[in-house]
Amino acid sequence: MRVAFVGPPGCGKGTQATLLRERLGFPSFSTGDALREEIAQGTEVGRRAKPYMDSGQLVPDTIVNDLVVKRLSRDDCAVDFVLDGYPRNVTQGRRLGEILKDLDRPLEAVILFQVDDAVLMKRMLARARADDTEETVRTRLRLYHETARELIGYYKRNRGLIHTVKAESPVEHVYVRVADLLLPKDA
Ligand code: B4P
Repeated sequence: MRVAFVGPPGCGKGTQATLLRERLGFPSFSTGDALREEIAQGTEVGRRAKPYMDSGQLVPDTIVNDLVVKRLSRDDCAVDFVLDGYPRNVTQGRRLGEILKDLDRPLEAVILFQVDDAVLMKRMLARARADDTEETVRTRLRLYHETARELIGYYKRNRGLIHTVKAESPVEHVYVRVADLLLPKDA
């Protein structure tokens, strides 16, 4: 199944995408990981993305969209994929629709992970990634709440593909719910 994971920073999108890849073989693509990789390799894309990530802002859409086109065009994404952390706003959502239309690989589900802000804050500060300072985490949560409502509305209105998963319970409980939504019912 071709699916996008949407949800606040630290909600566990990456954790669940990794489990789906390891256990069910779904190719997954994390825009956050791809950007961190570009920074680590010192590319032009990484150089442009770094100040945004360091301050908790979204990286400009054009940069992220280009990474997604490259990844989704690969043959292993023809049947199944998990997009982890993309789209993050309606502009990206619309662009994703165009990319997948051109590839004739329409999106089949959007999973929205819901977690309370206080829990997210705790998780991210415990994760201690370079962009997980208290200040950037606050900025990312604020930006998420500003942009997510519109994105969620977009998928509810235009696509009817969205499923909500409460993601405060332990990782394995969340996984059971996600896998249940994504696997064919006769599997
Ligand atoms: P991301 O790399 O996407 O990171 P994230 O949203 O913070 O984390 P995620 O939801 O994947 O949480 P995780 O599984 O790690 O983004 C980083 C930055 O990249 C953004 O701020 C932005 O600048 C840029 N970016 C990325 N995509 C972009 C886009 N499309 N457009 C523009 N900019 C973009 O889980 C978090 C922690 O919780 C982990 O420690 C995990 O072990 C723990 N955890 C997970 N599930 C749990 C559970 N059920 N119970 C307890 N703990 C759990």
